Amino acid sequence: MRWLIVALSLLALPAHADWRDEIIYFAMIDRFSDGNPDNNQTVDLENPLAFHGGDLVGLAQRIDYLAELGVTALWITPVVRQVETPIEAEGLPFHGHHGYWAESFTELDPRYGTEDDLRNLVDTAHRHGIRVILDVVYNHIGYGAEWTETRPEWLRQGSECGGDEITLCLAGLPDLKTEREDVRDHLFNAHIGLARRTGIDGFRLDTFKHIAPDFWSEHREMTQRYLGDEFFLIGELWDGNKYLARPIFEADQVDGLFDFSFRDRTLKFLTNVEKADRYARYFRARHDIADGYVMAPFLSNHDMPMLLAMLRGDTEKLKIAFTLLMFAEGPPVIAWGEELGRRGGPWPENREDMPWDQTAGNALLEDIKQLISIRHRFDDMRKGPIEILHAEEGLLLMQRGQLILAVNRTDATTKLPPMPAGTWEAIFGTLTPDLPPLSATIMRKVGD
Ligand SMILES: [Ca+2]
Ligand SMILES: [Ca+2]
Repeated sequence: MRWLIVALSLLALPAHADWRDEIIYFAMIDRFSDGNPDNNQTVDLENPLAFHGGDLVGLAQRIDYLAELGVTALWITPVVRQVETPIEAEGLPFHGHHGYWAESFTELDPRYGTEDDLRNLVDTAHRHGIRVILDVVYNHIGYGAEWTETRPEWLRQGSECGGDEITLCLAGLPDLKTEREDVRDHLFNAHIGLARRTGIDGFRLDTFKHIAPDFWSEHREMTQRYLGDEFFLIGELWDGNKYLARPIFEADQVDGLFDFSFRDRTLKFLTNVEKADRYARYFRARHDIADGYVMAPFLSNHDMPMLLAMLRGDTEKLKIAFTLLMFAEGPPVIAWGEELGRRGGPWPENREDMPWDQTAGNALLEDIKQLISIRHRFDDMRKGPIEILHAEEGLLLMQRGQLILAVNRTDATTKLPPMPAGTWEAIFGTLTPDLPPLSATIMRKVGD
C-alpha cells in the first residue's frame, strides 16, 4: 500500500505559512449542495430546522464555482454523526443539520457522506488550489446522545453544569469534561485521526472560550505532532478584542481567531451608527495584535443575521462592505451565498440553502470576483500597513502601500480629499475626481 500513500500525498498543496494570502469560504454542508439524494434522511425543505440534503459529494461537485470565485480555503461544518432525535424549536422539529450536535465523534453522519466522500472532497479541493478547514467540536455533545447514559462520567449535565464559561452547559448541551485525560484521548484520536486519514489542512475550533487554555495548548502539541506545523487552527472566540486575543496567540494555541469586531464596526459605520473616525480607530488598533497570527474578518456567519438583512437588503452597501472586507487585515471569510446577495435574516433564516439559481448575471458576484482578484494580485492589499488618510463623518480614506481605498458612505457626491503625491487610477469603482454617493473606490498609484 505504500505506493498509494505516496500517490495521495502528492495531492497535498505546497506548505505555506502566511494565511493572510487566503480567501476563506464558509459552507454549512447541509445547506450548500445536495449531490447525493440517496443519503437524504429526515429531509424537509419546508422546515428551516430540518436537514436539507446537502452533502460532501455536492460540495466536491461545486469546487469549480469556488475556485472561479477566487476562494483558496474552504471551511466546512462538522461531519460527525449527529443525534437522531430532534428537539423542538419554534414549534418545529429541530435536527442537528448544522453538525454541532454530535452523537459519535468516530463516525461520519451518513447524511453528509462517507469518509471516502470527505477524502474525495479534500483531493478535489487541493487540485483546485483550495485548502479544507474542518469545523470540530470539543466542548459538548448533542442533546440526549448515547453517552448521557453510557459515559455519564465524561459529561457535566443537569446539576453538574457549572456557572463559569468552562463548565457551563452551553444552551443546555451536555458539556464534555475536557479536563479528563481519557476524554482528551478520545477526542484527539477521533478528530486528528480523521484529519490525518483525509488530508484536511486545518481545524476551525468551535466554542473556543468554553474549554480551558491548557486543553488548547495540548491540542496544539498534538496537531503539530500528527498533522505537522503547517496545520492551521482558527478559533471561534466571540469577540475581536485584542486584549483577549493576545494571550491566546502568545501561548500559540491557534494561528488565528475570527474578527467579530470587523463585522460589528462595519455594520455600525454603514448604518451611520458610528462615523468614519470611530471606524478608523478599529483599523488602527487591528495591526498590532501579534506577528504571524491572523484575525480573520467576516461580514456574516451562521450564528448571526446576515449583514445584508441588517442593511435592509441594500446590496450597494453590501458591496461597500465587501470592499472593506477585502481591504482589511487577515484572511477574509465569506459565508455561503453572501456573494450572491443571500439576504438571510435572524436565525434560522441566516442558514438558508445556497441560492444556486441566482448565479447567472449576478452583478454583486462579478464585483466580488473582481475584488478578490485584486486582493490576490496586489501584495499591498494583503500585507501593506494600513494608514488612515482621512476619516470624517461618512468619508474614509485608507492607504495600504501603493493602494488607497476611498469610501463615501453618504448620499451625496463628495469631493475627494487631498491625496498623497503621485498619479492615482481607479482599479475598482469610479473616480471622477469626485466620489459618487454610497461608493467604494480602490485606487492604485501609477508609475513608480
Ligand atoms: Ca444528500
Ligand atoms: Ca466546556
